[in-house]
Amino acid sequence: MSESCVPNAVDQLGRGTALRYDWTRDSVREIYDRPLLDLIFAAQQVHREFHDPARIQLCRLLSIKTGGCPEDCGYCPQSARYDTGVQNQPLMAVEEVRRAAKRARDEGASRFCMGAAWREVRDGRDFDTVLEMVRAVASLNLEVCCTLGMLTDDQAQRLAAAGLTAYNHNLDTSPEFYGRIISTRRYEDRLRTIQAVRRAGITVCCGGIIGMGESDEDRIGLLHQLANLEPHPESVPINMLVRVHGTPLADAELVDALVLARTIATARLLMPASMVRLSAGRNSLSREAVSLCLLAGANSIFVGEKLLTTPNPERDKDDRLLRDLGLQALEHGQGPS
Ligand code: SAM
Ligand code: DTB
Ligand code: SF4
Repeated sequence: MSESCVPNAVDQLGRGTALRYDWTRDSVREIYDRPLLDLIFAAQQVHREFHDPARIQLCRLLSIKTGGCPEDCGYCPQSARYDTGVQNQPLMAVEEVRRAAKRARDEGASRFCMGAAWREVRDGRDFDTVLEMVRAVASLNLEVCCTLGMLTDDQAQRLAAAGLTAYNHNLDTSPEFYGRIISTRRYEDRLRTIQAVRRAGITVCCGGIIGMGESDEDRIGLLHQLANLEPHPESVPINMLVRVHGTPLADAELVDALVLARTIATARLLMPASMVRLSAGRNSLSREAVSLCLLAGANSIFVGEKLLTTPNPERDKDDRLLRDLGLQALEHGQGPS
């Protein structure tokens, strides 16, 4: 039996698998490299110890400030450095955001995530408006998540006071590969923001992207970083690169969906209690591939026709898939946030 599923004393909730934060890179590699069906079977067993296998969380994204970002993230259609056809939009009005969040809730989402194409949060009118948006969405009985770039401790505390549930800030890839994708901020800057979020008592949403030309070893490196954050990020988005014309990664080689499933299963075994979100990239996956990712331990998806700026599967199609799989939407307060 492998390290990750050695039975421990069973805790009060009947969970035999203990959370660990001392993974070595070799032990992560040992898990990642297992025969895929063994890996998925082990991941599904751990998944069932910690989560209701009949439910997945539906989340909805909204780009509250779009395009014109000064950063050079090689995957991103919102960087001002690339000609991608994304229309720049200033910060939305609070009421418009509140209406979108209410619609998302009425359509079954229990988490609403607002994204801004900023390098970092700046104090001032725009940040005050975002705080109002957070208050408005929180009052709709939704989990509220924001992704606004780098944050200071003080800004994180103000977001917490406004009722923010989670802050998304991804490590994106391994420390070694990171410099090939982004030059305008460092891996350590990202870790600093994640620490500020933690210190403010906001839950952490932190994951990465696969399909940027990275190797298995880079995916292992990313998972190793995430799994040694203590506590683990409560939410781990695994994105499949959406290749956007005009970005440096527009022609990146497609990654096989089995690699995505392998990455998800490894994340599930390393971070058993976290929500693992099959995030961007579902538009290029078959329903069988999505099903395999759910079997591998993903328990959340983004729904709605758009992610931030790129398309996502039609809602009807997702509803049909969930029905065919016998899955129901997790309601607010039912799962770990
Ligand atoms: N500007 C903020 C930041 O970078 O932290 C927040 C928004 S940014 C769009 C949020 C995350 O979306 C990125 O960290 C990246 O992981 C993901 N993302 C962006 N473009 C993507 C793409 N084309 N395919 C997959 N994921 C992408
Ligand atoms: C995350 O990890 N994935 C979401 C969310 N966090 C903000 C964003 C995906 C963006 C995909 C590209 C786009 O639509 O612009
Ligand atoms: Fe800007 Fe975020 Fe896109 Fe990077 S990922 S270019 S920081 S919007």
